Amino acid sequence: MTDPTQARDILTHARRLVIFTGAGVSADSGVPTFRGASADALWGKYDPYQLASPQGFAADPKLVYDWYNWRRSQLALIQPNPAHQAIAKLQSRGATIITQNVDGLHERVGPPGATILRLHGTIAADRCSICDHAEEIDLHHLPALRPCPRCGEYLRPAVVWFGESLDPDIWHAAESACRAADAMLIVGTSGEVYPAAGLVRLAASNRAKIVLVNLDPSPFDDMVDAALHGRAADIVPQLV
Ligand code: BV8
Ligand code: ZN
Repeated sequence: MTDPTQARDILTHARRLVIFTGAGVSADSGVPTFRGASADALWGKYDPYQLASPQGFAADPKLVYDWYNWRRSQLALIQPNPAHQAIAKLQSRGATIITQNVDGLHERVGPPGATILRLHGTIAADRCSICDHAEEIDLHHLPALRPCPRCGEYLRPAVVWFGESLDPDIWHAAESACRAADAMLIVGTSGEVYPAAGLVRLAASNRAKIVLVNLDPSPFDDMVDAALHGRAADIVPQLV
């Protein structure tokens, strides 16, 4: 692994740090990554990009809803890992978290009330696609697919599906944080999903110093100041 000293220096001297995370930060907690999901015996035969889409839900709402309940049932048994803990420490020093994850693990260890910009929503709530009715979901008492009590449309997980636009307020807040950032820490993302992945280039073009922690080589390797390849739970705590 590259010497973490330079990475630690960048994070220590940062005044406006943004932390950008993907499924890889939760992998050491046992949350399957999007790619990893295809390895699962039960759901591996389904294309996660198909299941995570309005078309997929329209075609078979029960199949898609059950897939989310399967992920929720996994999350009920899972705990944040040392990477989440270390990131929460940086957050308590003023860092902004921008996450693609819908698993709620950052929220579980973050300083109470601290803002986390959830680009792709949360799996711990349902909402109606027609009226803005929404309901929190208790991961230990999962409801079944059901109609919206207000308009009768099926309720669906409060996540952003492929082909759906992100919440404009959250997106604009993420863009402004990356424009203003003097440093960015990227943890566990393949950088393949847009517009989220574009935030790295935005921070780089504003001369933010960038530290990357990822198990595999990533498309960001050649635009960062320090690239550390390995497990987030091993590496991120060493940087804080
Ligand atoms: C939209 C919620 C427009 C649901 C998710 C430009 C170019 C190309 C395509 C597009 C484009 N613009 C838009 C698109 C289409 C599409 C897209 O990006 N497609 C890709 C696949 C080609 N984007 C969209 O559809 C977006 N919407 O553009 O709307 C629009 C505008 C107006 C009007 C209408 C529409 C919406 C995208 C959001 C989709 N929802 N999640 C759910 O979770 O069920 S995306 C979902 O997948 C995750 O949130 C995450 O974003 C993504 C998975 O990526 P990663 O998190 O990076 O995970 P991955 O498995 O890929 O990689 C894990 C990495 O971690 C690996 O690199 C691995 O090495 C590393 N790792 C593994 N273990 C560890 C580790 N690292 C450290 N430690 C470890 N232990
Ligand atoms: Zn409704």
